[in-house]
Amino acid sequence: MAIMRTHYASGITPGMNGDTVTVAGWVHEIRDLGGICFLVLRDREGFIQVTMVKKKTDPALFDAGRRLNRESVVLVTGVVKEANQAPNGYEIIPEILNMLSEAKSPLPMDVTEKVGADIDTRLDSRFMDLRRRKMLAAFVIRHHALIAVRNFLTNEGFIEIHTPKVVAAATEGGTALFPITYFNREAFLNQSPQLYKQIMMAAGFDRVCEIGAIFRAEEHDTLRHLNEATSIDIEASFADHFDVMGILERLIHDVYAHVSRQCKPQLSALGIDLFVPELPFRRLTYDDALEIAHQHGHDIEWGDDFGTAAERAIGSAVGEHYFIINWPTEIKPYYTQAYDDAPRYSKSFDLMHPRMELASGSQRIHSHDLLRQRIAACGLDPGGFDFYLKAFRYGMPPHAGWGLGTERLVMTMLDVENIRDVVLFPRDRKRLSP
Ligand code: AMO
Repeated sequence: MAIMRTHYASGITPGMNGDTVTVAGWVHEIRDLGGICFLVLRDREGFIQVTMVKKKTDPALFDAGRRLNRESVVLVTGVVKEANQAPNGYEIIPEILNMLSEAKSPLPMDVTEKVGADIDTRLDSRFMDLRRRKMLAAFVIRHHALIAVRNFLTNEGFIEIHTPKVVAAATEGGTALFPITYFNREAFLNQSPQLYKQIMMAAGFDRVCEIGAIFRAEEHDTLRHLNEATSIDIEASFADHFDVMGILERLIHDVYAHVSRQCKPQLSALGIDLFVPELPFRRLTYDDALEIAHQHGHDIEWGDDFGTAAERAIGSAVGEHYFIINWPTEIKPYYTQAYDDAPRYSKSFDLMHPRMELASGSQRIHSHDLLRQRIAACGLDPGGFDFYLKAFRYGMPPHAGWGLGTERLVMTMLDVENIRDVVLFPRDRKRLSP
């Protein structure tokens, strides 16, 4: 039995009137009007109307067609017929109908967007949830956004690398690690490629990037945290924090521009009119941002992080992407460089969308002795960092970099409320399967 299609829904045009084609997909809808039965077939690229007129169709085929369960997988060979009232202006008059896989009934959820389902029901049957056009559209956009990231960074001279995800040390103080057993030793899932991307500066690669999984054993149960996320990281030598902020804002601009050009059908399926943010992004100092938070009644002390509510208040005051720069040194990780003339402040930044933080980065300490001292001052054991510190002893250039959350980038671009909707199989505090 043939199982190969000749055309996707989008590959057929009314001009192919009279041609024989084979199409394949899921039974989206069956409308049985007695003398005529319409089967709406759904494939990745669209919908196809298969029209069976009782008087003109082989009785066995007509009978099999009208009995199909929704979401069953079928292959239909038939003749294209121009039909103004059908989707895309054509219908298929079937000659052969093969049911390749029957869907059980009732379905665990509705795919046609007519009946909504809560997030747990959807995640429990994620394969089916992902059949919804809006979900597909969001993941096609995620794909194109990452292509734009790779192209942009390649053109800027970055080399893509892959660093270990099973690691021996913590990188980001403050967030918890997932311990794992590595033969008879303790190891962890990496929180960030931070240490390795910096080591690559000592290796002389100059500009590296990585798109990979990061694991954070954070307890939060929010709409913008995952326990496994995908981070876009860069590190660049002979560069300071302002240089890498420039790269970051141009990358954001480029990703939006690429998606708005390449993903018109997906954006329209999601009802989004994408606005490409203008450059340069505003740069607020931490002290400026604190002032805005105070004006909006948020009682935050100097040296504290802003928190969700204050972040929102500052975000709506600014109204577009912006940077918060010059954070207090004490709340940034040990590898962050402080200003020589004002050591309370660090050469660091966060990139903000009005809704939330998208990225953070800094110029790094490249002096071995100072870095060792900072690790100890942060209450960590420098002994655990020997493999990292070693790279700073034999010629480490000055360098800077950032990490950008893929899911946060996509969810803010598409105005998605829950971060779980831009990751296929989210890992959160409660969910380990599917
Ligand atoms: P940071 O910890 O700020 O910095 O992480 C960088 C970006 O990664 C995303 N992110 C997350 N997204 C979803 N769920 C999470 N639990 C989560 N944690 C982080 C965010 C965040 O802005 N090593 C530094 C980066 C650097 O300085 O190069 C780091 O990891 O979008």
